[in-house]
This record gives sequence, structure tokens and C-alpha cells, in this order.
Amino acid sequence: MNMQVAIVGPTKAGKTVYLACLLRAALAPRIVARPIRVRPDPESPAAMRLSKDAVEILRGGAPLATTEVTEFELWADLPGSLLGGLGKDQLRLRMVDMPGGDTMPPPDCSIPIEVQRSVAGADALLIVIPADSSVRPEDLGSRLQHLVSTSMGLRSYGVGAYPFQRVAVVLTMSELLVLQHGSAALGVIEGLKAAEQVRDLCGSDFVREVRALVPPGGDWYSLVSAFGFDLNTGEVPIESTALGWRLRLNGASFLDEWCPYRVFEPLEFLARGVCWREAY
Ligand SMILES: Nc1nc2c(ncn2[C@@H]2O[C@H](COP(=O)(O)OP(=O)(O)OP(=O)(O)O)[C@@H](O)[C@H]2O)c(=O)[nH]1
Ligand SMILES: [Mg+2]
Repeated sequence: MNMQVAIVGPTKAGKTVYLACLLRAALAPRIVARPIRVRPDPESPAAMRLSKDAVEILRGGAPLATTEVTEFELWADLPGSLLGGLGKDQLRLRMVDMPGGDTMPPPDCSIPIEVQRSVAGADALLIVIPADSSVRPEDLGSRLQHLVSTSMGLRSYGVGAYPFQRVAVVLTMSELLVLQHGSAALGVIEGLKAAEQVRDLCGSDFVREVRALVPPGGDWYSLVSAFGFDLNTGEVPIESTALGWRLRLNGASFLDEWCPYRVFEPLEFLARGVCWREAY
């Protein structure tokens, strides 16, 4: 099945870095082989540029500020069985970016028509939320409600039907949740339950809004980190700078050591409705 996925989230949630990470993660040297391939749509200049700049973005060369509404179009290919390709899936990932980058604005703000169209045309939603409380809005439930109710004005769906088949909530920067644990950080995050963390950090009204969008079982929660962990030490390889969090790996060490954390799981869930756990 070919599913359309709209990627949304508040400003500074880590959307651009996550997309750059997806485009590059299959090449990460330490990641356990994952047969999902994410590639830019050749017809999307923004996605082609992002793919080219992905390493630079992940290494801390700041993503260029968006000055006009821009559409990123990516494909995620999930393989099927060796015999006949049974279970083969494809996701079309679409993110509308804009100056300020806020596709989930507060209820008193208007939502650009391009964002509304992208949400109205989607079978599934990928909602990007930052674990960092200094950039995470507190009214995420009402923001989500505002986004969906405004966008769904462009689409008709039957009474009793759900707006989407599936929704994945991606909690980016999730390594920050275990920053204080030093070399035990990776071990500690492996024991956290994503759905509980999302409810604790974003509130049960947000989770209620997510659940209302999909049939029972259609919601998924992931703890994701584009910067990831140092697998040699179990620590978090980041530092705080004037420009925000940065990966502490540079040059050759990035190419040898970078290990993003559980970034493909949301895609697999959106495509298949189930997903394998990524092991470390
Ligand atoms: N610690 C940590 N910080 C991250 C991670 N991903 C992104 N960030 C930080 O978040 C900042 C914003 O990330 P972006 O990807 O630009 O966020 P965005 O949602 O695209 O933001 P706008 O488009 O500018 O609204 C980055 O400059 C990093 O400092 C991550 O995995 N871990
Ligand atoms: Mg951005």
C-alpha cells in the first residue's frame, strides 16, 4: 500500500534534523541493519537539498532558515518477503516547511493553506514533539485539535469515520530524558515506555486528541534521537551551545561513531500497523 504521511510539529521540535537523520541513518556505521530506505523525491528540490546537506546538518551546520513556504517530499521504502515481495510497503512523507517552522501553531493563529492541504490529503500523521521542555509548548492538545479541525474543512469524510488510518507521535531529542545518567543513559532509555513519557510530558489531553484521530490501535509513540548515543560508553554525545544542542562528534568520528536512536520505528508502524523494536 502507498500511504501519504503529513509531518507536523511545533517550531524547534527537531523536524528538519529528524528528516536529515532519516535520509542518512541507513548509512550510520553502528546502526543495526534496518531494511528501510528513505530517499528524497527527485521532483522535490527541497528534499534533494536536504539529502545533500544531511551530514552537515547533523554535525551542527545549522539548517538554513526557511524564508518561504517549502515542501519536502520523501519516500520510505519498506521491503517485502524475499519470495514475491509480500508485505512490501511504501510511504510518501510530506512536510510543508515555512518561516518559523511552526505547523502546529496555537489556536488563535492561522494555518497556511499549504499545511492544511498536506494534512487533509494524508492517510497518516507523524507528529514531531521535542523532549526538551524549553522549546515544547504546553498547549499541544489544543494545537493538534486546531490543526486537524482547520485542515479537515478541506476534506469530507463520513460520519463515524476517523480522520486518519494511523498517527505516530515522535518524541525527538529523547536522549535528553536520560542526560544525567552518564554511562547508564542508553540502558535507562531502553527501559522507558514511550507512551507513558508522551503522556507525562505532553499531558493526557494531547494523548486523547491523538487517539480521537484514529481507529483503536492506530496510535503509536516513539522515543527518538537524531543525535543518538555513544555505543562505546553508553553516554549521550551532545553538548549545549549558544545555538542549541549539538552533536559532539566531528569529522571522522561522526562517520565512524554516529548512532541515531530508534528513528525508523515510527515509519514502520505507519506503513504496517506493527513494528519491530530496534536493538542496540
Ligand atoms: N539534543 C538534541 N537536540 C536536537 C535533536 N534534533 C534537533 N535538536 C536541536 O533542535 C534544534 C532545532 O532542530 P530543527 O530540526 O531545526 O527543528 P525544526 O522543528 O525544524 O525547527 P524550525 O523549522 O526552525 O521551527 C537543533 O538545532 C538542535 O539544537 C536531537 O536529536 N537531540
Ligand atoms: Mg525546520
